[in-house]
Amino acid sequence: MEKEVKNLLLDLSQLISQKSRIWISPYGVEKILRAIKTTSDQWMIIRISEEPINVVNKTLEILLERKIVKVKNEKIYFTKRGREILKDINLEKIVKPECRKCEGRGINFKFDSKLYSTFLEIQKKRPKPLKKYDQGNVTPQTTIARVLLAMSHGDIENKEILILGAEDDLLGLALALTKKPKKILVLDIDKRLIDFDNYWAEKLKLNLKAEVFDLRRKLPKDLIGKFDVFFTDPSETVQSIKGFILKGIATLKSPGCVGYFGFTFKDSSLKKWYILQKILNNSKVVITEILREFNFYENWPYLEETKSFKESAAEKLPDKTIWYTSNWYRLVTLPGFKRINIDLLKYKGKKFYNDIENSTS
Ligand code: SPD
Repeated sequence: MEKEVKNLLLDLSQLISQKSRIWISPYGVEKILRAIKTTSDQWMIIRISEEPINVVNKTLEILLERKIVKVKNEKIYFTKRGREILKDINLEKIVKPECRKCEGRGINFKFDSKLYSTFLEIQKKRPKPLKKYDQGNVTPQTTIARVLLAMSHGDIENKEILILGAEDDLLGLALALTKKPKKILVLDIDKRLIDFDNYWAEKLKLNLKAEVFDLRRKLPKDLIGKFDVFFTDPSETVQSIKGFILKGIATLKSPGCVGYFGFTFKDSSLKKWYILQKILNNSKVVITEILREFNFYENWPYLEETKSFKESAAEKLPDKTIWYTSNWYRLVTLPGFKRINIDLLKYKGKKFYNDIENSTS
């Protein structure tokens, strides 16, 4: 019987990999099945399974075809036949043991702090996310948690900090509100965000400068080797890893400097995680932290236009519950680290914002 279960998971993993063109292991399939047992909400199945959105959608399509699951009132359930087929896999619900108060980040969050209340007020008029830049901001609590985490590492006080894109999270602004960094430079392609940052910087006399910059271009020479810390949260293509993360590393002053960025399981398979790992290894930086589900993203207004929605089984937009999360990396440069600052516009035809695994842009 055990052999039959193994074969079923193996067969499914091969079929899903073939149809989605994204690799998934039998173990990964088991996690999706466990996620279905845990929740009937398709977006939470994605979050809980920690498998790429495209893979989960393809899995649900196959399970629907085989009448192992059904959709009822826009929810996903195992059918009687499905429960019968899967009865020999002892599918346990996935119970996440994280602390609800801190949303699992391990940060003692003070909701009544001046920093949080000021940021909460300012961000109310933030520009809305745009599809053309693959925007989708994190929650205000996430932005402030990023500040507090970096502060706990000594990565803020008196530091020269660069933000590479993703300023829809308003992280540069939040860092400036602490008044602790020596200097903050924000580069982003979106003029609305640059104007927003500069408006508040002037109004509140913050130590922040924001400039429009397309990170596909080479960074100007005068930014190379000039910063202590960088932050970014790129779209998850190899081109974006090079455009944002490698450029961030190129701006760091010396060994021992620090970078932060987010990476998901939703838009990236484990094979892409491996590519990222190799790129980081080649650059001679070390990963000191990968914080699981540190970043919570608000739903973006163009979700309905994306593959993640169009190919979903229940075709239902998410409710207010956060389903899109990412893991937060912290890296440190080692002696001999490489500064790579390439012009990505030269590589015509290579996608910057999306690839076969990305379904939310
Ligand atoms: N495309 C929708 C919004 C996604 C926001 N970016 C997340 C990047 C994670 N590295």
